[in-house]
Amino acid sequence: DKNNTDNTIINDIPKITVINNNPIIDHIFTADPAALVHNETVYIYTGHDEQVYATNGFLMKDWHIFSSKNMVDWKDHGAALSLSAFAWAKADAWAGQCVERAGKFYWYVPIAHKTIGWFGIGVAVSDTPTGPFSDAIGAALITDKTPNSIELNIDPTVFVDDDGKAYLYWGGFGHCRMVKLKDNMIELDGDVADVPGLTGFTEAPWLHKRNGIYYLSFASGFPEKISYATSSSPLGPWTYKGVVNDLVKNSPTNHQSIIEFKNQSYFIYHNGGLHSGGEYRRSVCVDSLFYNSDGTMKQVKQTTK
Ligand code: FUB
Repeated sequence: DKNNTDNTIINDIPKITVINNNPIIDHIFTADPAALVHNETVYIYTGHDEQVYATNGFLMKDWHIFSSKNMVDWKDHGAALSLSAFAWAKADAWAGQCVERAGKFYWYVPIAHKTIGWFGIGVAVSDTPTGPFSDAIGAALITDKTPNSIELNIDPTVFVDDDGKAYLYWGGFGHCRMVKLKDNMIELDGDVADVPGLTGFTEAPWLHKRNGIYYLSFASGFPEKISYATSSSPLGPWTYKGVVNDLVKNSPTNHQSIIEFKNQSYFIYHNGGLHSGGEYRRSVCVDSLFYNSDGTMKQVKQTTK
């Protein structure tokens, strides 16, 4: 299958393919990658696993940014955002995403909230993709609570469509929700809605668009695979399409972002594959992603060093 072969030329467009380079970051433990393409550069906004002991749960206090112009050489921009930027933060710098809108960069992050007792989603803003970032609101944008699901407000993904309308999806522990955002990116535009149709949804939604098709990928089951659904609208309804990434090495969580850069699609995720890595000591990986002619995604071939 020509489209599934690395280092080929497809439609006469030379492709950068990424093989045998994972994990791409090996000097710290990184997780929950959210990629942004801006000015011929790929930025990856990651969580930072600092847990020393395998059984103690997540220890995450800041987020890092890495950038590359060729998907092979990665520059570490350091801990560009930390819990201390949010006066309302208690703990848990979990999975976020940064998007650009009208020259500003909005970084949506879930954090255990100091006073409400469960997770909130906050927004940090900057004039550049690498910061400095500061709390855009001074409070959490999302603080919703539903019974039995105290950690629901995690894993935000934001998508700005070609017409400028913006959508926030988020969720964990089996429950995905969404809301439209106002043009200022820091206020909700309408009511929060449940998102049905995501078979096996656990957490980690990611919304992207290609050739007029909207894709909502998400972690499913536990240990997690990455499944996805498609729609002709960013509001759904969503039709389940299957698994795009199988279980990952040495980590029950599996958290993706999907981008296109220089005419090649990439699947960016984490595993626990680094030496002394594991459930709470994860590492970001990149592999090429290929689509079938009907718009469905081929399952990712995970590569290692
Ligand atoms: O990194 C903490 C949590 O683990 C994330 O919010 C989930 O998506 C899972 O990767």
